[in-house]
Amino acid sequence: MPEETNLYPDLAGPFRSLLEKLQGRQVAVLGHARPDGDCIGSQVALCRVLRSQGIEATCVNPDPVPRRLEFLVGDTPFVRAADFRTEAKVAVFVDCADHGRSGAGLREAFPEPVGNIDHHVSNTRYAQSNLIDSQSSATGEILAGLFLDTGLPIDALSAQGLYVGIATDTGQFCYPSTSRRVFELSAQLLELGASPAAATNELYERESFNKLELLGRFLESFRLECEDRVCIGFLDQKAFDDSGASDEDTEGLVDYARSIEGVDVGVLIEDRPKGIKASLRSKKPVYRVDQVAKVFSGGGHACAAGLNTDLSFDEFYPKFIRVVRELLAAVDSGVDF
Ligand SMILES: [Mn+2]
Repeated sequence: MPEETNLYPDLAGPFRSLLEKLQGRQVAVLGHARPDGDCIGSQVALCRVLRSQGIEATCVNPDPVPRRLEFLVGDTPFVRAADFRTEAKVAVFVDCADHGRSGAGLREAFPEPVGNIDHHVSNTRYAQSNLIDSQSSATGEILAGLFLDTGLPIDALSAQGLYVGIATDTGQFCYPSTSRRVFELSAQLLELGASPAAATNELYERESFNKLELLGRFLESFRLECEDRVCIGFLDQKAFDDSGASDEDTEGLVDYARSIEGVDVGVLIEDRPKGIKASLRSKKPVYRVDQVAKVFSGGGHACAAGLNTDLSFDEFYPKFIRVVRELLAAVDSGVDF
């Protein structure tokens, strides 16, 4: 028997109750649109653990699994939302801050999710059972902790998924959310079969040439705002067309905008026919970029947030700069934003 742990004393009980509710049901394990490593890794691990308990679980996504996360899937059942019959099924959402972020009609298909397991501070608690811990670095961290606390079996692929969720959402163990528990859990996941070297190779050493072309365009577009404390890069449809890059190739680009000395907030703004999308990253949690995103109906974490808007660029940009300026001024004067 594995040693008993008590990593999530407040959530282990509700998690046990959730498992009981799922017994004998067909379960859809849902993530969010444009899934990242924590989303896919958490879906894989939860789905496999549920199946190990005789629960018929399937991962359902509005978007395809990104190319560089395919290695996490293995024989885990993944289907696209459009191909999935939702009748008689119950839903558990992972890493999905609000019900609408699941995209492609999944909110309508599952108006009353049974479970919602997440670490976003902006989570809207839209399910019957909401297992939320915003102190955790990743949904993968919460799930790993809960599986260990409740003695559930974590196979090698699940361990790799949980590890990738933690590694990616902590920025390779760099962000302030990187706690002692993160390292302890990661060590346990290695013991169970996770491989950091294999994960790094899949995640970071298989970039497409097109992506680096897009990065070039992004770097060239940099503009400093708010007394050089904010760096903003822009990508329009032409940048995507010229480089041949895909939507998922924007991942990680915004980190370059944040990396400059003296810059507190880095931003990527995509101005495309389907609307404006902005990704925001701050160096310190006191710069609550999730609150900036919220002004435009977006959300996320204190240091990493995003938004989508139908505003035109000329309407959006001055308003956006004004809100970011207010955030900086609030932090400077020591008041909450
Ligand atoms: Mn996450």
